[in-house]
Amino acid sequence: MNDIAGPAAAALASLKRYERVFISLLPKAELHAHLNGCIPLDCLRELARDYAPEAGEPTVDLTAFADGVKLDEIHDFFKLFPAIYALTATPAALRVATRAVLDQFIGDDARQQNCAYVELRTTPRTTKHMTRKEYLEAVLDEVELSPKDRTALLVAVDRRMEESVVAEIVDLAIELKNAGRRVVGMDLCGEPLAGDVHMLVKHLARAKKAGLGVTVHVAETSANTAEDTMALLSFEPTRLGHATFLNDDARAFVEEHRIPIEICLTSNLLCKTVSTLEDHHIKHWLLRDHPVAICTDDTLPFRTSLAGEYALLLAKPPLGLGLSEDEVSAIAERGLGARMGQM
Ligand code: 6MZ
Repeated sequence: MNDIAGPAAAALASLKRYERVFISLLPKAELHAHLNGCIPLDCLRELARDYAPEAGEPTVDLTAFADGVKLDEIHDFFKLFPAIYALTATPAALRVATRAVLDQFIGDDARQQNCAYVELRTTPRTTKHMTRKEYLEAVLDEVELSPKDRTALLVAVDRRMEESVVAEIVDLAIELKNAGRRVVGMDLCGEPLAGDVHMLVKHLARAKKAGLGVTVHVAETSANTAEDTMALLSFEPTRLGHATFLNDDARAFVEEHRIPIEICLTSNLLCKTVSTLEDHHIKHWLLRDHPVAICTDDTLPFRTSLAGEYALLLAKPPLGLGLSEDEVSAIAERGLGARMGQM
């Protein structure tokens, strides 16, 4: 497991012993975790030892992760991934990484987190060692080693992809689901300002029609336009990721359709899309009793854990939101209710 640091660690450390026990006993769901953003550092180091770059392949430096990443803005975040991708470019390495990520949430060492269910998401890549289908099969082979009610996979499309690739990934997700593999939904992620949302929505709506749940990263930055947001909401996604900068119309739509929102507190603070917990949009939704799911996003760069994110709810301001135990329990229950596997 990664050591946690930063806001979540400070919140956890501020709790009284019985509050820490309360957090650890609470059954939780992790619904927004990117595979390549959640690989424990010791696993990456192990993969780096076996990595022998050939001519033209990148060398890999993991020191930024060991020291904790410093981001000036969210767009810097996406530059972290090529190093990780170099290490997860074969089916064997990807399986090792997937196992380590799942163990981090639901393995023996993670019992004190009491994560009852993890819906992992990943963007299938082609490398010289595997096709996108082989990528997903490698991940699914690990996901399916866990009991059915504990794990599931969301297949992600990246906003930067061209239409032929988006179409291929949607087709693959539908094919794998129909073949009985543990694919329960899709995600739209990646650089928040890239891509043609209308093209992306056309294909994601097709996935929804085929019986997959669909979650979309929406309004993650202040530069996302209202048009971009409304286009993403138009096909009524099953859940929303972040939804930080929704205007009044978008908020009304989300409230009316009771679309659960995946909330990643540390991620938003470190990517500087939210300046303090006091200003966080979760408060808007809690006031309205709207379903939210507390999630980690990327445990490696953000040095957080699911228990750490829950500590941010319970800790007193300014380290946390100062919610009561009853309120935190209700949030955890809503999170479990928002899984796609059982909707
Ligand atoms: C948008 C994000 C993200 O898919 O290779 N990703 N996309 N916003 C975020 N919030 C900070 N965090 C991660 O996992 C890594 C990929 O997930 C997306 C990025 O596209 C990143 O390359 P996978 O397993």
